[in-house]
Amino acid sequence: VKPQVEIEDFFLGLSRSWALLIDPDKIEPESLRIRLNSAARNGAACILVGGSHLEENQLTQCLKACKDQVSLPCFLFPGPGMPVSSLADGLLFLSLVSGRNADLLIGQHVIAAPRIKAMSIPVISTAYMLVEGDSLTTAHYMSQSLPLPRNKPGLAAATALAASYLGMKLIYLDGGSGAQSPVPEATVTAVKSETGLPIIVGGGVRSFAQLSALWDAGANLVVLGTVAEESPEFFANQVLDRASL
Ligand code: 1GP
Repeated sequence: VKPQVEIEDFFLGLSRSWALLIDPDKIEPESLRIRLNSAARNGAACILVGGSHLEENQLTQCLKACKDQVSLPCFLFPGPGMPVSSLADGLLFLSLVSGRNADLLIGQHVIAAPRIKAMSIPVISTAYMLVEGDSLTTAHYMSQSLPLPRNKPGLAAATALAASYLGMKLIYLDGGSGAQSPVPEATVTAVKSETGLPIIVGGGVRSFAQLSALWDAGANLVVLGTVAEESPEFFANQVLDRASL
């Protein structure tokens, strides 16, 4: 059993890092191989596995494929129903604090917690905050909750502060997968200065310039999903090599 503190230390130690998000629904072997190898070559800190799929066996298959190819830690970024797998190195125990949907604040957690414990999966308590984008994303729709207003960084900061007072250890600011544009930098900076907690930012990041701007704003870890699915060569073109940052 891995001690709980390790996963918290991992995220606390991240700075100007990035993660590849793999959706278990999109694991065509050749594309997955290219994305994973590119991530490993270009200094990804970890792999996040998550999406809207509900079947645990598909999740396990995906984690196995990831672990067969790269030695990076693979964390679950659980979707609806919170499916879990014992192959995961840890799990972002997300509570959707930007919304008021009780099921996503605490409901699904009660059902998943005993399974997570039985599988000895390390968890990190994570404040999951959806931020309004230009259009409705799957994450926004599936959560049936209002996102944080895009132009109100103070509201995002207050939400994150409340989450930190509740004991959460990590903030995930998400514009939703496939968003037209990333979470505003002002929101990241406001959340960072109010809480000092490590911040993950994802959704709509499509260029190295956007990624770098989010790092400058205070993001510890930026997540890339769609851009890697659509153009695995993104990594080569954008020169993500940590040595050159
Ligand atoms: C969404 O943060 C992730 O939860 C990644 O989003 O697919 O837009 O990169 P993209």
